[in-house]
Amino acid sequence: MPDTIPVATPKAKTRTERPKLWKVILLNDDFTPRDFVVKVLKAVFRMNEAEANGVMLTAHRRGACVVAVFTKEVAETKAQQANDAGRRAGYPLVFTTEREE
Ligand code: TYC
Repeated sequence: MPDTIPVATPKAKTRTERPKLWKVILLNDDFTPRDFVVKVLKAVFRMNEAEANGVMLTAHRRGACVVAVFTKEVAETKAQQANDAGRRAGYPLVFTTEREE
């Protein structure tokens, strides 16, 4: 016979942290052709034509546009892929990442 009797232990309070998210932001420039920006948005961010066109036009008109929100690593990888595509084609296209508040 065990001389200790199991009793219910109080549950530790678990706090579910919200995962921190990073925005990928597209910056306007005067040189990258509009259709190239749309092509990159479709390829890297899996947007359809209408979505990609809307994001491109917002960046064109306002100077910048949030493309999408991801975990840090995914945001940085996608921004890098998109920037590489611009550089390979000889354009100054820039995508940045920024921590979401
Ligand atoms: N401003 C560019 C042009 O007139 C097009 C463009 C749009 C470039 C959005 C970058 O993020 C951008 N050719």
